[in-house]
Amino acid sequence: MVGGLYKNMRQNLDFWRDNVHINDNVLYMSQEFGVVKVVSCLSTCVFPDKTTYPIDETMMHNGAPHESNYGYAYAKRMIDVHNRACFQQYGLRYTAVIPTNIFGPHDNFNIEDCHVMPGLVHKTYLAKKEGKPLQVWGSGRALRQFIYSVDLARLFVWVLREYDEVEPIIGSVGEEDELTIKDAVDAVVEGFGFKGEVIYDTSKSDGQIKKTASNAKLRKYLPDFKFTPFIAAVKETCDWLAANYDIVRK
Ligand code: GFB
Repeated sequence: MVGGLYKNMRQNLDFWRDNVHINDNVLYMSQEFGVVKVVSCLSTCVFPDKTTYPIDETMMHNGAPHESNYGYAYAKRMIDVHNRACFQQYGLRYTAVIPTNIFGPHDNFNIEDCHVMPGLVHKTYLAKKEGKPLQVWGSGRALRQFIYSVDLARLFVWVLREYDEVEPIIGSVGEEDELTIKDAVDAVVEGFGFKGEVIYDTSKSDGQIKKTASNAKLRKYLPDFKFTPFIAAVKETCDWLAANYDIVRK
């Protein structure tokens, strides 16, 4: 069960319970039926709120996560506990990828529940169509590393085939590619050629102000991996939403 900042803030209990049940169901049944490898998906929100930067894979259990999404974060941490115990007791090499903030075609574009990129893409599409201002939630100052879903899918296939560790691996662009939410807004505005007013609603939370993650481990394995340039990936996402509006999840 996944969602953006605001859905997490409303439903910490559901995020905790549903995900703990999903974790145990999938991982225990995989073990029972002799599945050789499982690659689970975590998130950089599993890391401690109060931490040094950049965050790396060794720091997951070092302190409490950000209060906005503690239900989801603790549930996702338990996948790492499950994987380690499964290896210790049965020698199974189940592992996890820890992506930063994901976006791309086929996302959930439900404005109230979704992550920031699908939210901005959907809201900008509607603002342009209806000739209204674009409402951005929060100050726009929070920092995020964005990963295009197509790039992340390629990393997952590599992890499934080649990565042999039980320890998780962060799937992210480099620290130098961290952006503000305002940068992301500007890219979406450009993607649609939106000319209207952009309003930042500072009565809404910014969430965790940053969670800068290191991709040094990924780079050690895949020094030549090429991420899709952010602007191009945002444009593809905007074009996909516009071309498929009738069938998108919203
Ligand atoms: O993707 P997002 O919802 O989640 O991004 P997080 C939230 C950031 O984007 C905040 C700003 O700084 C918001 O103020 N923002 C601006 C918006 N406009 C919008 C909008 O229309 N919708 C949304 N959703 N945000 C999540 C965790 O944190 O990260 C999840 O809560 C998950 O558990 C995910 O791990 C990757 O990056 O803050």
